[in-house]
Amino acid sequence: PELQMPARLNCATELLDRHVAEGRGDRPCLLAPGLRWTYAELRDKANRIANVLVKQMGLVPGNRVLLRAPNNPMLAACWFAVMKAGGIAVATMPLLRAKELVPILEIGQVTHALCDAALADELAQAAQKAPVLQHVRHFHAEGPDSLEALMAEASPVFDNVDTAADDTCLFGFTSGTTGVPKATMHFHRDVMAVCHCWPPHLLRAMADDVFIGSPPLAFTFGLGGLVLFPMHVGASTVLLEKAGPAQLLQGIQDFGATVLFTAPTSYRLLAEQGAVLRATPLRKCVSAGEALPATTRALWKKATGIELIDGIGSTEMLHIFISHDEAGARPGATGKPVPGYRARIVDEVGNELPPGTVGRLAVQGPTGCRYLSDPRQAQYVQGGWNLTGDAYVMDADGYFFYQARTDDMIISAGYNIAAPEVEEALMQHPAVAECAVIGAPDADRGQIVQAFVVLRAGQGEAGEAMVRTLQDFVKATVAPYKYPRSVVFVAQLPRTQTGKLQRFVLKQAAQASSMAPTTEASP
Ligand code: 3UK
Repeated sequence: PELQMPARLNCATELLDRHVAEGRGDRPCLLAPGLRWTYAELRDKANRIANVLVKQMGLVPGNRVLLRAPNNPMLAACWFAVMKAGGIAVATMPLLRAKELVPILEIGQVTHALCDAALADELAQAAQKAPVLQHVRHFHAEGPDSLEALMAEASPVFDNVDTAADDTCLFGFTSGTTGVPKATMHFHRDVMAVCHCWPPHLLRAMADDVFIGSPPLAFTFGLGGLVLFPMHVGASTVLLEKAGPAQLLQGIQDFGATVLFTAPTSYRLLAEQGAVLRATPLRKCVSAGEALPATTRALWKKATGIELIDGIGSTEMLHIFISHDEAGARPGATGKPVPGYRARIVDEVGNELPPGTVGRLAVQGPTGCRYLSDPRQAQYVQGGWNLTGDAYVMDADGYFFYQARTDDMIISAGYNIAAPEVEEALMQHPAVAECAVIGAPDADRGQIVQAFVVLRAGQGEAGEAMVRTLQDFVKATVAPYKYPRSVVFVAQLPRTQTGKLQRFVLKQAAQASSMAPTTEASP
């Protein structure tokens, strides 16, 4: 759809104040263990914080505000306060250490911060190295300087700054696996655009829905799924500080959650509680952040009766741009371009490739990549197309099938092998809880397929016999040349804070180790 955006737009007015103005102020909005804020309560708190930002902390529109907390209602209130005051929200992953916060403060030229007292230490250390940060207040804190004390004295009335639709309102820092972090800039209109594209067409949630999930609000997957989308339709949302499978299960039961946002690995683990989940009102389940293995989709359907909604999104595009609804689910497919977006497969020089040919996924739509003063912008956006780092193939019906990150294609003795395809095959074996596949350097073949496997407790033992079993299993499942010539058993896999497998960590380990392959020689 062509999106009609007014020239002046403040996303806080649309997502928060509008509900109060239209008589829905008493509806539940933010939920957490022992806490329930209505839309009116959240609006008043956000107004008070906006007044503190402007009157006590000297914020002017365009200033950048670091937000630092686990997922909780105060973090959401602070986020809306920044929007209201015309600032730029820079939410940070809770687990970041001082040395990772310093470049964010410097690249983002962040002058202000609102920080959960539980996460104050690393920020204090970072602030010493990044003098740009001048004004910091803590919440979930006590004493006269605490945000709560300042809020108590501040007015609950605030006139939202009359921002332009294309004023920047947030920086999303890329979860970037390596290299210097990049800030992606998004406008007030981008926030509204993602609310208008994917949710009404493919999620179709309603005011009575209760959202819940795991991604941090610093990850735009979480910001959209757990704040923007529920609030756009006047629904309520559960914010959990810890959101592993056990806490998610408890939360779904306690709050009667109906819409779940989490990553594929989390669905794999939660599927073990299928019987419990079937007794809850859970009805819509969204997977993103990593490719959804067909096995995980089938496992979830069998365990809960619910068809997963997969969607690929990125920090650059702000949210999901290829997806499907329950009826459009196809094993192995991410789906079709979300209404409003276009997608195509291109070669190295940007020429469109025909259906059935693997290439790089290019997308365009109402949102797109704008790196903050970073020359990598010129590589990411070419000729109006955003070039993702993903290898995809489109079939004749226009469905898009994920192959691998472009740098996760393994070339072994001349064969192109997509690491996720081998992972998918391994995961079909009952002994495999999780696995990761990489190309390990090899003198003869250039690279060999190497699998790192976490075994399921009580389903078999690590050792030569299991290596053979898994190799034979892969050979019987996919083309035999794709089988892992090396299999390494590990207790866990390295993951980013957004839940992504860190294949590069494994590749570095493979590069460094002179470890002899665990398996037989050439076939
Ligand atoms: C990968 C997927 C296959 C893919 C994100 C939803 O993940 C998000 O943003 P990031 O910037 O990473 C983007 C990259 O992650 N990916 C994400 N989802 C899928 N691959 N199937 C999927 N469903 O490599 C992509 O390029 O951390 C996801 C919404 C907002 C987001 N920021």
